[in-house]
Amino acid sequence: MKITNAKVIVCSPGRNFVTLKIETDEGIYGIGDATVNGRELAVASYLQDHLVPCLIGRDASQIEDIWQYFYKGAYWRRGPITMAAIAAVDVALWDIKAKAANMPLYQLLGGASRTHMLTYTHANGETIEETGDKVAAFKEQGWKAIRVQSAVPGLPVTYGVEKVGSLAQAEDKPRETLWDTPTYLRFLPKLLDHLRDRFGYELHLLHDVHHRLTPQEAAGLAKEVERHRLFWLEDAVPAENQESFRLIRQHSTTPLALGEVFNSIHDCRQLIQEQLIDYIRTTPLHAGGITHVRRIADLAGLYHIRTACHGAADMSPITMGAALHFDRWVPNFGIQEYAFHPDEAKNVFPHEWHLRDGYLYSGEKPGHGVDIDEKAAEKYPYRQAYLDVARLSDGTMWSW
Ligand code: EZ4
Ligand code: CO
Repeated sequence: MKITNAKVIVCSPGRNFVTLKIETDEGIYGIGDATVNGRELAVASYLQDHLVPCLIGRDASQIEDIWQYFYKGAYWRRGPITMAAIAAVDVALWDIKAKAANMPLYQLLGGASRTHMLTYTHANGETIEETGDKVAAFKEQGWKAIRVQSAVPGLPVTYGVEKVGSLAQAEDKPRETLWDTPTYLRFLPKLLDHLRDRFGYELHLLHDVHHRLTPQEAAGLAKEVERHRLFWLEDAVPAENQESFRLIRQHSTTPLALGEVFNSIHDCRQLIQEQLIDYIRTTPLHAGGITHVRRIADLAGLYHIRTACHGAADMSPITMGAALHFDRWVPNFGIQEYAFHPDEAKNVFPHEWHLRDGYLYSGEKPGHGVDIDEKAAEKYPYRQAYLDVARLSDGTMWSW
């Protein structure tokens, strides 16, 4: 089966998405997601200008060889742009192979290890009470696991507390937010005290620190919140330096998750082999497609570390489809994140996966079960948009 055409589609149905569609001489096509939030056009160019010309004429069934060809053949390996572009090719090719086999994708990975996936979503409130009310509403809808973020009194804008699934801001420059670690560290235990008092301990609560702390601060926080028995504390420290997590581990038994920004197995190898984390958050988008995420999951499984694919709304419904087929198979599955796409995105990307009672289901259609309506996509042209940045009150740039 020869690849006859590959096209890059950039659209903004509520937020920006970069999609690769690969067509073959047998009439079967596949799609993959290449979105890197805030840097979309760089991946679009990487695909359009560099990978697409090398794809035409190749045998679509050679997923592994094409992956290696683009990974090793780049010479400058890894990095978010390269790996997202390779991922889009990889996921589109898995989609094609599964459609050609007339099987849902998870069957090609080795078949189902489970019927449905434990999933968490986000309760983001302006106050502790409002966050609690959102948790109550999700619990009522059947959710078993909820990530809780709340505006920190004294800080004008807090990470995670904005309209769910929306394009946070469509501007020509990133919005600047203010961060203050001591204020946050005093506040967070109060939020968790309130939620445990109100909901007890059966409901899984998660929290995302979003790379804001030093290892010492994170160790103190992880120790203090042991009493809240979190499902996990996420991205406690920026993890360019993987050794940072040793310090947190030495002081606390709070489960730790990270890896949404990682793009290769080398970014998490030490964390996995030293058992410094409990959940690895790499997805089939930012970490090189199903071919590479599968490798990470197998390494993690040796060390009792479970998967937790990043599922923010800034990845298209295609990535959610691919992740759910991966989740369906992966033996060491932990949890899946889901943050609700805007309605416009659901129209542009018709999909078979669905949510019921706090669980996601992959669907049984051949392929990954997600399509793109190109006519609908045309109605939503790309809009320049950036993620926020954060500074301390004296102007120092901080991690966002
Ligand atoms: O901020 O995907 O756990 N989820 C997250 C996300 C990230 C965004 C960045 O583009 O931390 O919401
Ligand atoms: Co996160």
